[in-house]
Amino acid sequence: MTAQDTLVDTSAAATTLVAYQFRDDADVIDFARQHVGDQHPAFAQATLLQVEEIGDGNINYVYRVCTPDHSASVIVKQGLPWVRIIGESWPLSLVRVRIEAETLAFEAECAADLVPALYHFDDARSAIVMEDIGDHRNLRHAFIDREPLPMLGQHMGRFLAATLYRSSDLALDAHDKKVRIARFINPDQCKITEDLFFFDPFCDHERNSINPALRPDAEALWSDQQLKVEVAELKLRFLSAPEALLHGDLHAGSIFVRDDSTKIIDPEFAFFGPAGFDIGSWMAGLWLAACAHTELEAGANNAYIEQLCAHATTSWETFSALYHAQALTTDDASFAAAGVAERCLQRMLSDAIGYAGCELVRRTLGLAHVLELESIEDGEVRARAERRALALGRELILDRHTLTNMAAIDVVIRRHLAS
Ligand code: SR1
Ligand code: MG
Repeated sequence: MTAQDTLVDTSAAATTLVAYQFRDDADVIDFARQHVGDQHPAFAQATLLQVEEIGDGNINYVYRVCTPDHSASVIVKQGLPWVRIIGESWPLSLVRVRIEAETLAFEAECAADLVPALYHFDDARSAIVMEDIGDHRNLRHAFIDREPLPMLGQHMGRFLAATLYRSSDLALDAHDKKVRIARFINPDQCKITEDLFFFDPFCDHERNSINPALRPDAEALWSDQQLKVEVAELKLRFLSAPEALLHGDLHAGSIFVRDDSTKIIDPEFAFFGPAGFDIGSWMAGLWLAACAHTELEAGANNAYIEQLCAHATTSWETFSALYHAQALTTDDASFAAAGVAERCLQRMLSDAIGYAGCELVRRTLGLAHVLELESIEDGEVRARAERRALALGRELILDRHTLTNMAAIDVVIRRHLAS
Protein backbone atom coordinates (compact mmCIF):
# COMPACT_ATOMS: atom_id res chain seq x y z
CA MET A 1 0.00 0.00 0.00
CA THR A 2 1.96 2.99 -1.23
CA ALA A 3 1.10 6.30 -2.78
CA GLN A 4 2.31 6.55 -6.32
CA ASP A 5 3.31 9.33 -8.53
CA THR A 6 6.51 9.50 -10.51
CA LEU A 7 9.48 11.74 -9.87
CA VAL A 8 12.56 12.26 -11.97
CA ASP A 9 16.08 11.41 -10.78
CA THR A 10 15.67 9.53 -7.54
CA SER A 11 19.35 8.65 -7.23
CA ALA A 12 20.28 10.71 -4.16
CA ALA A 13 18.29 8.91 -1.45
CA ALA A 14 19.18 9.46 2.20
CA THR A 15 21.81 7.29 3.85
CA THR A 16 22.06 8.70 7.37
CA LEU A 17 20.34 6.67 10.10
CA VAL A 18 18.02 8.64 12.40
CA ALA A 19 17.93 7.57 16.08
CA TYR A 20 14.26 6.56 16.11
CA GLN A 21 14.39 4.85 12.69
CA PHE A 22 13.56 1.12 12.54
CA ARG A 23 16.91 -0.67 12.72
CA ASP A 24 15.94 -3.91 11.01
CA ASP A 25 13.02 -6.21 10.20
CA ALA A 26 12.79 -7.48 13.81
CA ASP A 27 12.39 -3.91 15.03
CA VAL A 28 9.48 -3.28 12.63
CA ILE A 29 7.84 -6.59 13.60
CA ASP A 30 8.17 -5.88 17.34
CA PHE A 31 6.70 -2.42 16.84
CA ALA A 32 3.72 -3.78 14.90
CA ARG A 33 3.10 -6.55 17.45
CA GLN A 34 3.26 -4.14 20.34
CA HIS A 35 0.73 -1.75 18.88
CA VAL A 36 -1.91 -3.79 17.10
CA GLY A 37 -3.31 -5.87 19.97
CA ASP A 38 -7.07 -6.30 20.15
CA GLN A 39 -7.65 -4.39 16.98
CA HIS A 40 -6.43 -7.27 14.83
CA PRO A 41 -6.54 -10.51 16.91
CA ALA A 42 -5.34 -12.80 14.10
CA PHE A 43 -2.25 -10.65 13.68
CA ALA A 44 -1.64 -10.35 17.42
CA GLN A 45 -1.77 -14.14 17.81
CA ALA A 46 0.52 -14.97 14.88
CA THR A 47 3.75 -16.67 15.96
CA LEU A 48 5.69 -16.09 12.76
CA LEU A 49 5.80 -12.71 11.07
CA GLN A 50 7.82 -11.32 8.18
CA VAL A 51 8.31 -7.85 6.79
CA GLU A 52 8.67 -6.31 3.35
CA GLU A 53 9.39 -2.67 2.51
CA ILE A 54 6.75 -1.78 -0.05
CA GLY A 55 7.08 2.01 -0.19
CA ASP A 56 7.44 3.45 -3.66
CA GLY A 57 6.10 6.87 -2.75
CA ASN A 58 8.31 9.92 -2.66
CA ILE A 59 8.44 10.78 1.00
CA ASN A 60 8.19 7.96 3.60
CA TYR A 61 9.06 4.32 4.34
CA VAL A 62 6.17 1.84 4.21
CA TYR A 63 6.38 -1.75 5.49
CA ARG A 64 3.97 -4.66 5.27
CA VAL A 65 4.25 -6.96 8.31
CA CYS A 66 2.49 -10.26 7.64
CA THR A 67 2.27 -13.97 8.35
CA PRO A 68 4.15 -16.13 5.81
CA ASP A 69 0.85 -17.09 4.15
CA HIS A 70 -0.31 -13.44 4.14
CA SER A 71 -3.47 -14.38 6.06
CA ALA A 72 -2.89 -11.58 8.57
CA SER A 73 -1.03 -8.35 7.97
CA VAL A 74 -0.69 -4.70 8.92
CA ILE A 75 1.08 -1.68 7.44
CA VAL A 76 3.72 0.31 9.29
CA LYS A 77 4.60 3.72 7.86
CA GLN A 78 7.53 5.75 9.15
CA GLY A 79 8.55 9.30 8.29
CA LEU A 80 12.09 10.67 8.37
CA PRO A 81 12.88 14.37 8.68
CA TRP A 82 13.46 14.73 4.95
CA VAL A 83 12.02 13.65 1.59
CA ARG A 84 12.93 10.00 1.26
CA ILE A 85 13.88 9.95 -2.40
CA ILE A 86 15.87 13.20 -2.29
CA GLY A 87 17.63 12.95 1.06
CA GLU A 88 18.76 15.42 3.69
CA SER A 89 19.01 18.27 1.20
CA TRP A 90 15.17 18.45 1.30
CA PRO A 91 14.24 18.58 5.01
CA LEU A 92 10.64 17.98 6.04
CA SER A 93 8.98 18.43 9.41
CA LEU A 94 7.77 15.27 11.16
CA VAL A 95 4.56 17.01 12.20
CA ARG A 96 3.20 15.54 8.98
CA VAL A 97 3.04 12.07 10.54
CA ARG A 98 0.85 13.19 13.45
CA ILE A 99 -1.29 15.15 11.03
CA GLU A 100 -1.67 12.09 8.82
CA ALA A 101 -2.73 9.96 11.81
CA GLU A 102 -5.24 12.53 13.07
CA THR A 103 -6.62 13.09 9.59
CA LEU A 104 -7.08 9.35 9.09
CA ALA A 105 -9.00 9.29 12.39
CA PHE A 106 -11.18 12.23 11.31
CA GLU A 107 -11.81 10.67 7.89
CA ALA A 108 -12.81 7.42 9.59
CA GLU A 109 -15.43 9.36 11.60
CA CYS A 110 -16.73 10.70 8.28
CA ALA A 111 -16.54 7.58 6.09
CA ALA A 112 -14.92 4.60 7.84
CA ASP A 113 -15.31 2.31 4.83
CA LEU A 114 -13.29 4.64 2.58
CA VAL A 115 -10.02 4.80 4.57
CA PRO A 116 -7.67 2.24 6.14
CA ALA A 117 -8.30 1.78 9.87
CA LEU A 118 -5.75 3.54 12.07
CA TYR A 119 -4.38 1.17 14.74
CA HIS A 120 -1.70 3.32 16.34
CA PHE A 121 0.30 6.54 16.04
CA ASP A 122 3.68 6.75 17.77
CA ASP A 123 5.06 10.28 18.03
CA ALA A 124 8.51 9.23 19.29
CA ARG A 125 9.10 6.99 16.29
CA SER A 126 7.15 9.09 13.80
CA ALA A 127 5.30 5.95 12.80
CA ILE A 128 1.76 4.82 12.12
CA VAL A 129 0.34 1.30 12.24
CA MET A 130 -2.73 0.80 10.09
CA GLU A 131 -4.92 -1.67 8.27
CA ASP A 132 -3.40 -3.42 5.25
CA ILE A 133 -5.56 -2.78 2.21
CA GLY A 134 -3.46 -5.09 0.05
CA ASP A 135 -6.58 -6.61 -1.52
CA HIS A 136 -6.99 -3.26 -3.32
CA ARG A 137 -4.73 -2.00 -6.12
CA ASN A 138 -3.45 1.44 -6.88
CA LEU A 139 -5.84 3.48 -8.97
CA ARG A 140 -3.11 4.49 -11.42
CA HIS A 141 -2.65 0.85 -12.45
CA ALA A 142 -6.41 0.32 -12.55
CA PHE A 143 -6.67 3.33 -14.86
CA ILE A 144 -3.92 2.02 -17.14
CA ASP A 145 -5.66 -1.38 -17.29
CA ARG A 146 -8.97 0.33 -18.07
CA GLU A 147 -10.85 -1.08 -15.09
CA PRO A 148 -14.47 0.15 -15.09
CA LEU A 149 -14.69 0.70 -11.28
CA PRO A 150 -18.46 1.24 -11.20
CA MET A 151 -18.52 2.66 -7.66
CA LEU A 152 -15.57 5.02 -7.94
CA GLY A 153 -17.45 8.28 -8.62
CA GLN A 154 -19.98 7.66 -5.87
CA HIS A 155 -17.31 6.69 -3.35
CA MET A 156 -15.16 9.73 -4.08
CA GLY A 157 -18.17 12.06 -4.03
CA ARG A 158 -19.23 10.66 -0.65
CA PHE A 159 -15.72 10.94 0.79
CA LEU A 160 -15.40 14.55 -0.33
CA ALA A 161 -18.87 15.52 0.89
CA ALA A 162 -18.39 13.98 4.33
CA THR A 163 -14.87 15.26 5.03
CA LEU A 164 -15.28 18.72 3.52
CA TYR A 165 -18.67 19.37 5.10
CA ARG A 166 -17.92 17.99 8.57
CA SER A 167 -14.78 20.11 8.89
CA SER A 168 -16.46 23.28 7.56
CA ASP A 169 -17.85 26.34 9.36
CA LEU A 170 -21.36 25.12 8.59
CA ALA A 171 -20.77 21.99 10.66
CA LEU A 172 -18.30 23.00 13.38
CA ASP A 173 -18.63 25.36 16.30
CA ALA A 174 -16.48 28.41 15.43
CA HIS A 175 -14.20 28.01 18.48
CA ASP A 176 -13.67 24.30 17.83
CA LYS A 177 -12.87 25.03 14.20
CA LYS A 178 -10.14 27.51 15.13
CA VAL A 179 -8.56 24.96 17.48
CA ARG A 180 -8.60 22.44 14.65
CA ILE A 181 -7.10 24.88 12.16
CA ALA A 182 -4.18 25.38 14.56
CA ARG A 183 -3.73 21.65 15.10
CA PHE A 184 -3.48 21.02 11.36
CA ILE A 185 -0.97 23.74 10.51
CA ASN A 186 1.32 21.81 8.14
CA PRO A 187 3.77 24.35 6.70
CA ASP A 188 6.43 22.11 5.13
CA GLN A 189 3.89 20.02 3.23
CA CYS A 190 2.00 23.13 2.13
CA LYS A 191 5.27 24.66 0.94
CA ILE A 192 5.81 21.66 -1.34
CA THR A 193 2.41 22.34 -2.91
CA GLU A 194 2.93 26.10 -3.00
CA ASP A 195 6.11 25.51 -5.02
CA LEU A 196 5.48 22.35 -7.05
CA PHE A 197 1.80 22.96 -7.81
CA PHE A 198 1.50 26.72 -8.10
CA PHE A 199 4.92 28.08 -9.05
CA ASP A 200 7.43 25.84 -10.83
CA PRO A 201 5.23 24.59 -13.70
CA PHE A 202 4.35 28.15 -14.68
CA CYS A 203 7.97 29.20 -15.27
CA ASP A 204 11.22 27.67 -16.51
CA HIS A 205 12.17 26.20 -13.13
CA GLU A 206 15.09 23.79 -12.68
CA ARG A 207 12.88 21.36 -10.74
CA ASN A 208 10.58 20.91 -13.74
CA SER A 209 10.72 17.78 -15.86
CA ILE A 210 9.63 18.46 -19.43
CA ASN A 211 9.32 16.17 -22.40
CA PRO A 212 11.59 17.83 -25.02
CA ALA A 213 8.83 17.47 -27.59
CA LEU A 214 6.61 19.62 -25.36
CA ARG A 215 9.12 22.41 -24.76
CA PRO A 216 7.57 24.92 -27.22
CA ASP A 217 4.16 24.40 -25.60
CA ALA A 218 5.68 24.97 -22.14
CA GLU A 219 7.35 28.17 -23.31
CA ALA A 220 4.08 29.47 -24.73
CA LEU A 221 2.35 28.76 -21.43
CA TRP A 222 5.07 30.56 -19.45
CA SER A 223 4.54 33.72 -21.50
CA ASP A 224 0.81 33.84 -20.70
CA GLN A 225 0.52 36.75 -18.24
CA GLN A 226 -3.24 36.41 -17.76
CA LEU A 227 -2.76 32.78 -16.74
CA LYS A 228 -0.15 33.76 -14.14
CA VAL A 229 -2.59 36.21 -12.57
CA GLU A 230 -5.30 33.54 -12.32
CA VAL A 231 -2.86 31.01 -10.84
CA ALA A 232 -1.74 33.66 -8.33
CA GLU A 233 -5.35 34.10 -7.24
CA LEU A 234 -5.76 30.33 -6.79
CA LYS A 235 -2.53 30.18 -4.79
CA LEU A 236 -3.66 33.09 -2.59
CA ARG A 237 -6.83 31.17 -1.75
CA PHE A 238 -4.80 28.04 -1.03
CA LEU A 239 -2.72 30.12 1.42
CA SER A 240 -5.53 32.04 3.07
CA ALA A 241 -8.89 30.22 2.97
CA PRO A 242 -9.13 27.65 5.80
CA GLU A 243 -12.56 26.40 4.72
CA ALA A 244 -12.23 22.70 5.52
CA LEU A 245 -9.77 19.97 6.49
CA LEU A 246 -8.34 18.84 3.17
CA HIS A 247 -6.67 15.57 2.32
CA GLY A 248 -4.26 17.87 0.52
CA ASP A 249 -2.78 15.41 -2.01
CA LEU A 250 -5.75 13.66 -3.58
CA HIS A 251 -4.10 12.30 -6.72
CA ALA A 252 -4.85 8.84 -8.10
CA GLY A 253 -1.70 7.45 -6.43
CA SER A 254 -3.32 8.15 -3.04
CA ILE A 255 -6.35 5.99 -3.92
CA PHE A 256 -6.65 2.19 -3.88
CA VAL A 257 -9.52 0.32 -5.46
CA ARG A 258 -11.46 -2.88 -5.92
CA ASP A 259 -14.58 -3.14 -8.03
CA ASP A 260 -16.74 -2.70 -4.95
CA SER A 261 -14.48 -0.70 -2.67
CA THR A 262 -12.32 2.45 -2.59
CA LYS A 263 -9.70 3.40 0.00
CA ILE A 264 -8.13 6.83 0.27
CA ILE A 265 -4.71 6.84 1.92
CA ASP A 266 -1.80 9.11 2.71
CA PRO A 267 -3.28 12.38 4.06
CA GLU A 268 0.10 13.74 5.17
CA PHE A 269 -0.54 16.98 3.27
CA ALA A 270 -3.73 17.63 5.25
CA PHE A 271 -4.44 21.19 6.42
CA PHE A 272 -7.38 23.59 6.50
CA GLY A 273 -7.64 25.08 3.02
CA PRO A 274 -10.12 25.80 0.23
CA ALA A 275 -12.50 22.84 -0.19
CA GLY A 276 -12.26 23.03 -3.97
CA PHE A 277 -8.60 22.01 -3.81
CA ASP A 278 -9.39 18.37 -2.97
CA ILE A 279 -12.28 18.22 -5.43
CA GLY A 280 -10.18 19.66 -8.25
CA SER A 281 -7.13 17.50 -7.51
CA TRP A 282 -9.34 14.42 -7.68
CA MET A 283 -11.12 15.39 -10.92
CA ALA A 284 -7.82 16.31 -12.58
CA GLY A 285 -6.64 12.76 -11.86
CA LEU A 286 -9.50 11.44 -13.97
CA TRP A 287 -8.80 13.90 -16.76
CA LEU A 288 -5.05 13.16 -16.74
CA ALA A 289 -5.85 9.48 -17.16
CA ALA A 290 -8.28 10.37 -19.95
CA CYS A 291 -5.56 12.42 -21.71
CA ALA A 292 -3.21 9.42 -21.44
CA HIS A 293 -5.86 7.13 -22.94
CA THR A 294 -6.13 9.35 -26.01
CA GLU A 295 -2.75 7.88 -26.99
CA LEU A 296 -2.27 4.69 -24.96
CA GLU A 297 -3.89 2.39 -27.47
CA ALA A 298 -4.89 4.12 -30.68
CA GLY A 299 -8.56 3.99 -31.55
CA ALA A 300 -9.56 1.50 -28.88
CA ASN A 301 -10.04 3.64 -25.82
CA ASN A 302 -12.99 5.90 -26.46
CA ALA A 303 -15.21 3.79 -24.23
CA TYR A 304 -12.79 4.07 -21.33
CA ILE A 305 -12.38 7.82 -21.82
CA GLU A 306 -16.19 8.03 -21.60
CA GLN A 307 -16.08 6.16 -18.30
CA LEU A 308 -13.41 8.47 -16.88
CA CYS A 309 -15.47 11.53 -17.83
CA ALA A 310 -18.56 9.92 -16.31
CA HIS A 311 -16.66 9.33 -13.03
CA ALA A 312 -15.98 13.07 -12.82
CA THR A 313 -19.64 13.92 -13.36
CA THR A 314 -20.81 11.28 -10.86
CA SER A 315 -18.25 12.49 -8.30
CA TRP A 316 -19.52 16.06 -8.52
CA GLU A 317 -23.20 15.09 -8.55
CA THR A 318 -22.75 12.80 -5.54
CA PHE A 319 -20.65 15.40 -3.74
CA SER A 320 -23.03 18.28 -4.38
CA ALA A 321 -26.18 16.34 -3.43
CA LEU A 322 -24.66 15.06 -0.18
CA TYR A 323 -23.04 18.38 0.69
CA HIS A 324 -26.30 20.21 0.05
CA ALA A 325 -28.29 17.80 2.21
CA GLN A 326 -25.83 18.22 5.09
CA ALA A 327 -25.73 22.00 4.70
CA LEU A 328 -29.50 22.15 5.27
CA THR A 329 -28.93 20.68 8.75
CA THR A 330 -26.49 23.39 9.92
CA ASP A 331 -26.91 24.52 13.54
CA ASP A 332 -25.59 27.97 12.75
CA ALA A 333 -28.52 30.31 12.00
CA SER A 334 -26.23 32.55 9.93
CA PHE A 335 -25.87 29.77 7.40
CA ALA A 336 -29.47 28.52 7.43
CA ALA A 337 -30.80 31.05 4.90
CA ALA A 338 -32.06 29.63 1.62
CA GLY A 339 -29.34 29.84 -1.01
CA VAL A 340 -26.29 29.60 1.29
CA ALA A 341 -25.59 25.97 0.38
CA GLU A 342 -25.93 26.77 -3.32
CA ARG A 343 -23.51 29.69 -2.98
CA CYS A 344 -20.96 27.48 -1.21
CA LEU A 345 -21.27 24.81 -3.91
CA GLN A 346 -20.83 27.36 -6.70
CA ARG A 347 -17.66 28.66 -5.06
CA MET A 348 -16.32 25.14 -4.54
CA LEU A 349 -16.97 24.25 -8.18
CA SER A 350 -15.15 27.27 -9.61
CA ASP A 351 -12.23 26.70 -7.21
CA ALA A 352 -12.19 22.99 -8.07
CA ILE A 353 -12.00 23.73 -11.78
CA GLY A 354 -9.14 26.16 -11.24
CA TYR A 355 -7.19 23.75 -9.05
CA ALA A 356 -7.86 20.92 -11.49
CA GLY A 357 -6.33 23.10 -14.20
CA CYS A 358 -3.20 23.66 -12.10
CA GLU A 359 -2.92 19.93 -11.39
CA LEU A 360 -3.16 19.14 -15.12
CA VAL A 361 -0.33 21.58 -15.82
CA ARG A 362 1.90 20.54 -12.93
CA ARG A 363 1.64 16.80 -13.71
CA THR A 364 2.69 17.61 -17.29
CA LEU A 365 5.52 20.12 -16.76
CA GLY A 366 6.41 19.95 -13.07
CA LEU A 367 8.58 17.69 -10.93
CA ALA A 368 6.06 14.93 -10.18
CA HIS A 369 4.39 13.29 -13.17
CA VAL A 370 1.74 10.57 -13.42
CA LEU A 371 2.30 6.99 -14.45
CA GLU A 372 -0.58 6.99 -16.92
CA LEU A 373 1.14 9.59 -19.12
CA GLU A 374 4.67 8.39 -18.37
CA SER A 375 3.76 4.88 -19.54
CA ILE A 376 3.52 6.22 -23.12
CA GLU A 377 7.06 5.40 -24.18
CA ASP A 378 7.39 7.35 -27.41
CA GLY A 379 8.13 10.99 -26.53
CA GLU A 380 6.34 12.41 -29.59
CA VAL A 381 3.24 10.32 -28.91
CA ARG A 382 3.32 11.22 -25.20
CA ALA A 383 3.62 14.91 -26.15
CA ARG A 384 0.29 14.69 -27.99
CA ALA A 385 -1.44 13.50 -24.82
CA GLU A 386 0.45 16.00 -22.64
CA ARG A 387 -0.47 18.83 -25.01
CA ARG A 388 -4.15 18.04 -24.41
CA ALA A 389 -3.60 18.10 -20.65
CA LEU A 390 -1.81 21.45 -20.87
CA ALA A 391 -4.41 23.10 -23.09
CA LEU A 392 -7.25 21.73 -20.97
CA GLY A 393 -5.54 22.87 -17.77
CA ARG A 394 -5.05 26.38 -19.13
CA GLU A 395 -8.67 26.71 -20.23
CA LEU A 396 -10.02 25.44 -16.91
CA ILE A 397 -7.90 27.96 -14.98
CA LEU A 398 -8.91 30.88 -17.20
CA ASP A 399 -12.60 30.03 -17.55
CA ARG A 400 -13.38 28.70 -14.08
CA HIS A 401 -15.82 31.52 -13.29
CA THR A 402 -17.89 31.04 -16.44
CA LEU A 403 -17.97 27.22 -16.33
CA THR A 404 -20.70 27.14 -13.70
CA ASN A 405 -22.04 23.62 -14.06
CA MET A 406 -20.72 20.14 -14.69
CA ALA A 407 -22.44 19.81 -18.07
CA ALA A 408 -20.57 22.87 -19.40
CA ILE A 409 -17.31 21.59 -17.94
CA ASP A 410 -17.86 18.18 -19.53
CA VAL A 411 -18.22 19.82 -22.95
CA VAL A 412 -14.83 21.52 -22.53
CA ILE A 413 -13.17 18.30 -21.35
CA ARG A 414 -14.50 16.31 -24.30
CA ARG A 415 -13.46 18.99 -26.80
CA HIS A 416 -9.86 18.81 -25.58
CA LEU A 417 -9.83 15.01 -25.45
CA ALA A 418 -11.06 14.90 -29.05
CA SER A 419 -8.56 17.52 -30.29
C1 SR1 B 1 8.60 15.78 -3.25
S1 SR1 B 1 6.95 15.40 -3.13
C2 SR1 B 1 6.32 15.48 -4.76
C3 SR1 B 1 4.87 15.23 -4.82
O1 SR1 B 1 4.58 13.97 -4.24
C4 SR1 B 1 3.50 14.12 -3.32
O2 SR1 B 1 2.65 13.04 -3.40
C5 SR1 B 1 2.85 15.44 -3.67
O3 SR1 B 1 1.91 15.31 -4.71
C6 SR1 B 1 4.02 16.24 -4.07
O4 SR1 B 1 3.70 17.37 -4.83
MG1 MG C 1 1.76 10.96 -0.87
